[in-house]
Amino acid sequence: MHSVPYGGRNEKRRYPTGMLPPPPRNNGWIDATEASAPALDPRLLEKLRDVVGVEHVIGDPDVMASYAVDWSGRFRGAASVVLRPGNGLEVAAVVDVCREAGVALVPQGGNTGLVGGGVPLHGEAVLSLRRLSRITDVDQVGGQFTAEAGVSVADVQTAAHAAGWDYGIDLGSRDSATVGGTIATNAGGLQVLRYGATRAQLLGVEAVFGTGATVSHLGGLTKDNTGYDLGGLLCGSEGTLGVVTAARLRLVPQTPERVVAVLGFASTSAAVETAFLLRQSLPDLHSLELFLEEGLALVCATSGLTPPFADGHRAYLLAEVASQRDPMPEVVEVLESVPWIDAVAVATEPARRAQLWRYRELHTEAVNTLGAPHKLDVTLPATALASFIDAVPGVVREVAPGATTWLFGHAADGNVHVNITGVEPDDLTVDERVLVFAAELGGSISAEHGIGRAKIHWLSLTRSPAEIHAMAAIKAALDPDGVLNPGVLLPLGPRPRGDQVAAG
Ligand code: 2HG
Ligand code: ZN
Repeated sequence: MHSVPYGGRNEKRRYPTGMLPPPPRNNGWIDATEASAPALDPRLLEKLRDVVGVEHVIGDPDVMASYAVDWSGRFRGAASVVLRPGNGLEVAAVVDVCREAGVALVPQGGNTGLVGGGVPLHGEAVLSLRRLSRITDVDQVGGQFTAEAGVSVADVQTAAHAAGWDYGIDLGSRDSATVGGTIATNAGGLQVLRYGATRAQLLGVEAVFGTGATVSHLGGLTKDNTGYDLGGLLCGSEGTLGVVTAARLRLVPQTPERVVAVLGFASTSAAVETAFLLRQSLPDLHSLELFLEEGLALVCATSGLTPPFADGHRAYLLAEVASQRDPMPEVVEVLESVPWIDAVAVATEPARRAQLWRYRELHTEAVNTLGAPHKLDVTLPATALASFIDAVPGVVREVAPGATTWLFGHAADGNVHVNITGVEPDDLTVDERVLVFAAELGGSISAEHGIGRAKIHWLSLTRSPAEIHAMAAIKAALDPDGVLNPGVLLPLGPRPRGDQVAAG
């Protein structure tokens, strides 16, 4: 048994492991390459061509293949068709046609998701939003603009810069991840400690619900307490309630003066303690990331990077401080006050800063060179973070002696990415063990990647029956025919019509 104290936050809604049904060996959603998608009625295809244009109804299996597998290679399916509408009106028409025909749609942006929520694992049609790629109505004074769903996060950042502002979201997959996808998952990333996750950047959205109804709330008022926040509801709904077609995004002030520091520690607890200390004493702290010696060694081995220090250290923090004035004096003063930091590498030049960031950002890619990993993205309360990190490799070994556990993440948010290699893709025993362990410590089974199909079985670990029932009722109201991303986030069941809302 582990002697880690229980966190108090989720005390009321913890479920003993014995209450869970046994973990599925294979939910039928992993590596469904053999499964072919159903052929669609030619008359339906004709209608869809009328809506989006002949060239945007894609049926060529070779072209469709890239839409049917996720980035990590773990979730692989087959699409019945790929539809590429060019604007919100076409999206609404596609949803209407498919709803009437009973054809399920999987909305897809940059396909950078990691939980199988954006790929057609059961022969669904893919609704690609990538052609919705405009940024409009730039308000330089108010610091906001409207971005369509298919704009990449990198392009939002560039447009924000051009307007004299910045965007509060940054993530490793910035070049591919899209506005729509980041809203669907309420993506977090590298600057959550300063600006919050994607939901905090939204001033409104335009979306098509599963009912076919379009809502558009793009006025951009910062304060607008006029009933339910539908944008906030759609954010994190993983494409199960509506298809976001555009969003009004709030921008943040530019902070061009930057210092990046990589710090080495003899223990995880020293690193975690420092993380919370830096958060408290550096108001301009922008990012605070954590990685461990094994992960750094793998990154260096796979990328050819030279390690930051001659000696190895058990744990590392990467801190970025960003301000409109030179933050260096403040950074030096704070770092000098922490006696247990064993090594420091500091950079101010953009190229050298980027080099330091690579030690952290290359983790995902480095782990993937070992085969498709099991990815578990959990958050812990601050008080349980170090204990979780130290204990979780042992917890994994108990059920999978041959497995290797790779840990890295966003220290200030208590968000750890647990990547496990050396386990068969369809053996979910380790997934269950790690998620139960995180829940036991008062954590969440998904910090920023979502539930998708990968974690649906364990939603009840951190959400109560009443919460799941409320979610199913919302799904029934906004997508009564179950046309949008069925089997994602909430279990597949009888069609979720209003009179048959299941408790999950
Ligand atoms: C990150 O923080 C991403 O780098 C990916 O959220 C995490 O690969 C992962 O598990
Ligand atoms: Zn992350």
